[in-house]
Amino acid sequence: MTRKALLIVDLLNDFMPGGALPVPDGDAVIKPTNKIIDQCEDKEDWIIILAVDWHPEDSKHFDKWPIHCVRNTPGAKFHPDLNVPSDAVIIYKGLNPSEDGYSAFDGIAWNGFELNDILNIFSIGEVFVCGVATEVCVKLTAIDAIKKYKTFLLLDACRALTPEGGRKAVKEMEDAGVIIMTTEEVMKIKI
Ligand code: VGL
Repeated sequence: MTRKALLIVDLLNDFMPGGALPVPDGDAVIKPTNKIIDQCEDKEDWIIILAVDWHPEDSKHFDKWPIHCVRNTPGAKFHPDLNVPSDAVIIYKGLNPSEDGYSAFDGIAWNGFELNDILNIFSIGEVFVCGVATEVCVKLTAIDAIKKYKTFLLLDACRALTPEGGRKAVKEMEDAGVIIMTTEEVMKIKI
């Protein structure tokens, strides 16, 4: 049996409408994401991983972007309606003041493990990526994932900063070998 990871990127208050770096319609992904979390949770062959932007106040990253997701602030917390399982793995990224931390593969868990370490420990063969923003953290995460794992993008559970950026990013991911699916399809076929 192929072991699988659901990898949810940056469903944090600052990326939601009203936040510091809002992704239009970003909160629309909460419903399908909760649905697939509910299906994967407690399945022996799945783990659930959430990537979190967790910047220091003085990050160089803020030369390029509005100040967002400063660690230990409300903007860096999960959307309040997201059902985060108590046994999910949290990956913190952008920890270093000189680091952008776009890809979840650049982050670490609380114990210092990198995402690749965790995927290896759990013998993961397939990674299912969703979240925001499609053309930034989701794309870079999926493009890293495809280097080592069969990788799927859950398109209905992603939102982009701009429609054009989103379309381009999906094409780039597809060209890199990422398989584009929906949460409904995955729940039918894989869970
Ligand atoms: C993101 C811009 C800056 C993202 C993070 O989560 O996609 N975008 N930092």
